[in-house]
Amino acid sequence: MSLLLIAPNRDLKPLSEALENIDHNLEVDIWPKVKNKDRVTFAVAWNHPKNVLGNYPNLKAVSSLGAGVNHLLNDENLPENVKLARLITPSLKNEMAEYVLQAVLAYRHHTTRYADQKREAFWDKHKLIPKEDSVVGILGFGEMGSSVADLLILNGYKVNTWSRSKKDYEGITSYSKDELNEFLNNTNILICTLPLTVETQGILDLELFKKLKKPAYLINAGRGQHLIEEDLIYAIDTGVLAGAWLDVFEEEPLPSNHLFWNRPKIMITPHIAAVTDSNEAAEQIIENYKRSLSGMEMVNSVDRKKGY
Ligand code: NDP
Ligand code: OXD
Repeated sequence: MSLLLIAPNRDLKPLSEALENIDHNLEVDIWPKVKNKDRVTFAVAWNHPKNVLGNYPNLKAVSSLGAGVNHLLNDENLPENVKLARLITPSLKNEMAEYVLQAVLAYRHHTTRYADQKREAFWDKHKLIPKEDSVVGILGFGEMGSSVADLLILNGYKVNTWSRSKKDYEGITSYSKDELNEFLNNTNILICTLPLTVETQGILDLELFKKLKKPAYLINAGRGQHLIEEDLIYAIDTGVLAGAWLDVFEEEPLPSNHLFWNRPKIMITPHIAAVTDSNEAAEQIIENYKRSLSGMEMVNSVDRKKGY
């Protein structure tokens, strides 16, 4: 039996070493070097080529190398009977929370604007955006969204959340799926930590931005396909949004000629909001590898019907 790691353009050596440190008897293959396809029962995948996972006749389960699973669910070559899981680790949650907090602070304190001014040797002061105009609204209140909420609450922010089901959670105002308009009307800083599904694709559009309380700002750390890119540019140009902070894009890496690069009101980071730590990941992968072999339910398993 062997465990296959597939993540083109990613250095998988630290993960394979971390796996072997936990279990010396483990057979680990790093795609595309696979010793025996028939021995592969478990795979760990990130941005894998779509014609690959159907080639392992004894594959029982696949784990995403991150929290998101849209790349697995989109793969039509992945057999229906293969079980899916994802990684949720403490550092992934902490990093996401800190990433969003810094974006909120940078927006309120005009940090990127001052960085631009420094390059121009230009002295100009801007008024801090007050906390009462900085009500935060988190789209998606799962592992990532709840971690973001905890840190923002700790920092004194008023936090609204939107999720399929209403939540009973201290410190937040929770809105359910059919209360989206009310949620938006009460939110200034919109944070997207939704999974990418048929229902959530393209959710960040002009109509949605118009419903936000002014001043309004967008932080997207979900997936690039949540956002209608031309709507963002129009919303910023017409003052519907004061700006945006983006970690994820329809095409990654973001092409060098993309319009977003030259927009001072759009901050760009290269999909680094929360990055899987190999040692933490290894523990969870081995746990799920064992569970999948014995037919037990995996931890952080994915509901294919819900799509996350
Ligand atoms: P979870 O599955 O834990 O949470 C998803 C949340 O979204 C839940 O609250 C769910 O509602 C809600 N939701 C799903 N569909 C809908 C819908 N149609 N309408 C309203 N609410 C909906 O996911 P995570 O928090 O772990 O991760 C979310 C996403 O964050 C990932 O899929 C990934 O795309 C992204 N991510 C990005 C990273 C980065 O570095 N940029 C790093 C890690 C994750 P309910 O609770 O009712 O089920
Ligand atoms: C993830 C990501 O889903 O890094 O974990 O985007």
